[in-house]
Amino acid sequence: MKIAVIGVTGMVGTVMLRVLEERNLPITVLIPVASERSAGKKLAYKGKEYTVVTLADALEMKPDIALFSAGGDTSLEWAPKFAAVGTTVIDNSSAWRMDPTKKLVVPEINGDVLTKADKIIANPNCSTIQLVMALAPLHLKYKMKRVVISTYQSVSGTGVKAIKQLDNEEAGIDGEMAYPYKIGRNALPHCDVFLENGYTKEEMKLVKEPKKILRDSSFSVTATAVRIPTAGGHSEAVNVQFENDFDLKEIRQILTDTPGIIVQDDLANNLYPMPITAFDKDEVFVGRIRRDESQENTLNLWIVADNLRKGAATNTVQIAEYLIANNLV
Ligand code: 2RA
Repeated sequence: MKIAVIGVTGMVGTVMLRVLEERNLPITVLIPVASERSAGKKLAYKGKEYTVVTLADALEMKPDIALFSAGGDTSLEWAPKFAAVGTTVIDNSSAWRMDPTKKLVVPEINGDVLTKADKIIANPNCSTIQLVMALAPLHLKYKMKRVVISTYQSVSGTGVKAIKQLDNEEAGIDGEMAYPYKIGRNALPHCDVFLENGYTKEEMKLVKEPKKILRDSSFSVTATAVRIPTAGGHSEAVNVQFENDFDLKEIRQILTDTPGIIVQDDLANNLYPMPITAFDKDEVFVGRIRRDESQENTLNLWIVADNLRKGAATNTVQIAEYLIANNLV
């Protein structure tokens, strides 16, 4: 299996390589791809040294699968070119997610939508992935009516420049700003750009993507996405009203039994999910499970995951695993 990693020197691309190595995909040829500026750089994979190549070089090599994490513009230009030579592209940008002709996939939830004909597949937004991982089994059982989400997102979701800003602030150094304000000891209700309706692009991803993944637009969603000075992962306070009532014990059991979910909810021992304990793990952690006593059939959850792993690199690699395991590439 020839697998290309596009954007291999970026934050998500670097994690993709690690996840590919950890999960031991049947790679016969690895094609590390980056911008012209990074072409020629050396990197190690499974103890072997590889040379970073350009997109044009990689296209000529006709990979079986290309994992893209190089931004929407690069994906819009190059994904169709790779698809045209028979490559199956799995893209981390938002470029294709809401395209009605493209699949938006969390393998544990809707991997079954994938076919051999899918040559450009969209990886959902990180905050969407952890949300639907927890809500999908509950929706199946109790049918969601309305979801209210408040996110607390790590600076790693913005990228290297934001991590550097936080590091500089903590070191008392004036440096380049990734945000309009200081992020240290602060909270910015501003993830991505503002839209005409007063929401941000990040918030509208949370409104739209779950409906496509769950193949159900009957429930309503509203979201507020907030950036906070953490570096471990994204957290979400979720209030979900169901069409039907539920039993809390059954909710816990359903979540406990869901592959990829770890319930951390032992208040007597202060056990609940946190970014520092979710960091560098592939699971989605759920806690603070409690009934919303102000409204019928309504549940509160706290959901935490590493936005670079299950939120991006691991889910992308899991889609590749699903394709390979089901002979779809
Ligand atoms: C963020 N989910 O956290 C977006 C993109 N990674 O900024």
